[in-house]
Amino acid sequence: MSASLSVSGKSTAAYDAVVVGAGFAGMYMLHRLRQQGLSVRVYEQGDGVGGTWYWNRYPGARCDVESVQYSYSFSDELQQQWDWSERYAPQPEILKYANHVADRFELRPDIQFNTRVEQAVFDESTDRWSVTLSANGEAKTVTAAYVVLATGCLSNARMPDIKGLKDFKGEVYHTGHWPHHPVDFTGKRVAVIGTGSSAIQSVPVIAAQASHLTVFQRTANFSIPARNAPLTPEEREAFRANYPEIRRIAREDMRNGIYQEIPDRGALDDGDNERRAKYETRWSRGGLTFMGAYNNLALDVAANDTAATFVRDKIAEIVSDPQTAKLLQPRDHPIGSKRICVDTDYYATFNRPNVTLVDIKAGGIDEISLNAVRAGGKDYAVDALVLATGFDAMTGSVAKIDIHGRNGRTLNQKWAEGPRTYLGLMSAGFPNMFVITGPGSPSVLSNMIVSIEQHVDWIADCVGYMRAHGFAAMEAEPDAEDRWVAHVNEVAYGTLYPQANSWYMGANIPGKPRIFMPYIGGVGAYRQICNDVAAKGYQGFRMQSSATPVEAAAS
Ligand code: N01
Repeated sequence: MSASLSVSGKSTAAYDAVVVGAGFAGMYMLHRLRQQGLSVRVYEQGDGVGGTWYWNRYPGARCDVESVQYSYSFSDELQQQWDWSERYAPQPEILKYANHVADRFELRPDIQFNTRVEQAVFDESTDRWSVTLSANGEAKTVTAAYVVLATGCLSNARMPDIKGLKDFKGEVYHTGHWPHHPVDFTGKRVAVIGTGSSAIQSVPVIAAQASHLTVFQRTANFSIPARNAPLTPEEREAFRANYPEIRRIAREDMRNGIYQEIPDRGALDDGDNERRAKYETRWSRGGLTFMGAYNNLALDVAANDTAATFVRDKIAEIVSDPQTAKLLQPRDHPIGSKRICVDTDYYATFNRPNVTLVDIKAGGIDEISLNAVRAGGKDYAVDALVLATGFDAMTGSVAKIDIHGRNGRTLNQKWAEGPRTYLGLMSAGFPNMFVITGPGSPSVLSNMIVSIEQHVDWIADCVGYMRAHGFAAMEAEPDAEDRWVAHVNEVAYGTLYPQANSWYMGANIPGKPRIFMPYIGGVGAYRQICNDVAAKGYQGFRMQSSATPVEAAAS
């Protein structure tokens, strides 16, 4: 569908839109834009679709939002016909679903795999982007009117900077970049470094295989049991029969895009026994909705502390060794202010004789030698290292692309003090470039598929509007962006979230500016804001009919 242009004497493919990434966001973006008659090319670094679910293949990886909700809603046939096997589908099943979607909607012909987008440069004389790709060691440039960054929030795996890591002679794995072949830890001494969601899911599975597992913990995390189980035909049917209403409620009425009961009271409105009974009910049911027991757990320290104490007590009940239990009890952040984890037997795993927890809070890891991890002056001999050390979240994958907007200014220059966007969708000075679930939008604080579908629909409608009205370029106005950044901050600082050193704040990356990146106002309120902006002719965005440069966006 692409035309061919001649740039600098070379033949250059020209598309209406280039989409970066073939995860859940990129796939749906391709589908929507293609439906509108645009020529679209998706570039994907991996050799398959699925994004996060393509890369994160570590043992025990599964979704922490129930699969009947962590799934596309744009096609009723799809949601009626796909069978989820379990409450929380394992990674291979989610990847199978992504592949099914790619086949069902015939997306593959417009996706180029094994291709990295290296650079994108906006040409003010044509209002088009020049996009440089690398594939098989060769560089190539294409052009597009629109670029959509569907690069994912948690796709840039972060290798820790630990002395000696490069010299380690055993196997080294990162949970976010797991090999495609099966990894067998049978009979091996394994170290897991990190105790976030990825570690909490993989530790019980690795412990069942390894001869010995040593877990190095810098910060303890709160985790709620998943209570994963096969889905019964009746449970599936209940969702299928009510999908339209369930999806509507998740999109419009919920803060996090997950259909659940809305709490009508605060934690301190109930007496001790009643409160404990409510937490017990949520704990027995399992999953992220534990935090929905009361409506003020994210807002009020005293209320939050009742939930944190409940979970700390549970850890003490589950873990036999009091000293280990104490180390596993988080005490340095309010519950929920870091992404709460969802596990299967995580705490109980520390009762196994072949599992050791090593507290590295005070001094970190001293160094890694040829065959051991040294911490607190003691060597722990290991055959394999599992780095569950997280991601350069939300901005890391975007920052890896050399993006030049108006006047040659790069996005990395503009975001040096932290990401700045209007609605999380566009950044002033970078016309016709959209970000899906970018900083400044609910993204990682929500059911990602709900947020992805909302962004894709908004962007597709916006592109349709531009084409219908003959607009060649659109960009965020600097003052609208400033107001949005201030609003995102104001809402975040009205909650307990900024109290934690979390990746939401960029705190896991040395030198990264501390800014609360996602928008915490809730997916329902956010959707309304985006819809209102569109209804007012894309208020706060500047539309331009021709390729005449406008004055530089100065924010
Ligand atoms: O990463 P993390 P993750 N030495 O950043 C430690 C999503 N997710 O991959 O907290 C020693 O949370 C670090 O310690 P500290 C989910 O949104 C979803 O686990 O910085 N330790 C921390 O313990 C999640 O929040 C699912 O003190 C080091 C850990 O590594 C997000 O992805 C599953 C270290 C990193 O934890 C990220 O989770 C998995 C060092 N040098 C993930 N550097 C589901 O849907 C880092 N750490 C289920």
